[in-house]
Amino acid sequence: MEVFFLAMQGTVLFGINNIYTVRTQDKAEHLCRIKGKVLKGCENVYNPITAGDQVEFEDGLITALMPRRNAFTRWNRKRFMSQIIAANLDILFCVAAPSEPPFRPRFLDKVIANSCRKYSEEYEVVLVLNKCDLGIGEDVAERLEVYRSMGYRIFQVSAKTGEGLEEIRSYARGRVCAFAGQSGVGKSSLLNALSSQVSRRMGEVSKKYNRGRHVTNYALYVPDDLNGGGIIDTPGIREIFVDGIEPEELILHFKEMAPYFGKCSFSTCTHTVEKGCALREAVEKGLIYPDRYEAYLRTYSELTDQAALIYGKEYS
Ligand SMILES: Nc1nc2c(ncn2[C@@H]2O[C@H](COP(=O)(O)OP(=O)(O)OP(=O)(O)O)[C@@H](O)[C@H]2O)c(=O)[nH]1
Ligand SMILES: [Mg+2]
Ligand SMILES: [Zn+2]
Repeated sequence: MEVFFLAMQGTVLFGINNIYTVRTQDKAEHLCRIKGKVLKGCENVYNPITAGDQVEFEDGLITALMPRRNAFTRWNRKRFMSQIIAANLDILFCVAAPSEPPFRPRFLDKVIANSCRKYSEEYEVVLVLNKCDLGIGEDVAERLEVYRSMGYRIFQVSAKTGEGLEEIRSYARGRVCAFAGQSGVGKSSLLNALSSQVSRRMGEVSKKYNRGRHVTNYALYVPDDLNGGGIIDTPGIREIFVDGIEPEELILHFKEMAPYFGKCSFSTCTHTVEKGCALREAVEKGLIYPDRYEAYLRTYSELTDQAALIYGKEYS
């Protein structure tokens, strides 16, 4: 007797040890592996599939990845590949702390730069300062003000005291939201405090697959069946490198610098050293926050290093 399996479509909730938990519309969960060695279209990525992805599967085997509307990714410098952290997002909550671990604006700059203009649909980046119970220093407050003036939404919260959580809850409701940031800033604590449904699921998965360890080492999507959307917890990132951006287009990924694109004397201006550079003039006039320009310069040089390594391309 022949047995036929029908291809089904579902959302990837998480993948651990190459086994993916895929949920279909009827809320049933299926354990699947990837069919063959490499999934089509995922040849040069570190991890082919992640939480939030839509896939097709048949008899426990994932046969296709549906096109992503967007994804939060980073460049994996060791492996020389893109690493897909969470897919198909409405909002990326970039979580930081005022201290423990120290506030690193450069990290936020790169997460923000990474988010823009790459996919058919952008996701919104929202900044979350957790651990506000520890107090906020002047330098942190000043930097947050810079982001606020650029139009980024900022939530100041504490998973410990519960301060500010209701604002996040109501902003996140009905949307697919990933929480990302350095290790130890309190992403998992925040998600535990935000929703009992998320907390329960995180506990179950952690107990089963992570031996109850504290540090998160996989992305986990918990859909919100009541309101739609859902929440994705992600592993802490120690270092982030921008991914999939051409160096000459980097300026477009810094919101407040983008208007200077094409305004310089040289059409090939890299905005790093050139005379007649409109961006550099704006920095000198104090129109651009100096440390943001510094972030541009550092990211530019990281990108040209990457490009040189990948394509043997030389940038001046
Ligand atoms: N004071 C204070 N401590 C917090 C707060 N939120 C989390 N913590 C503590 O910070 C530490 C790290 O919290 P986690 O939630 O595991 O951090 P994470 O960002 O998920 O870390 P990774 O999974 O490694 O990426 C824990 O000891 C928490 O108790 C907060 O709002 N205030
Ligand atoms: Mg965690
Ligand atoms: Zn320029």
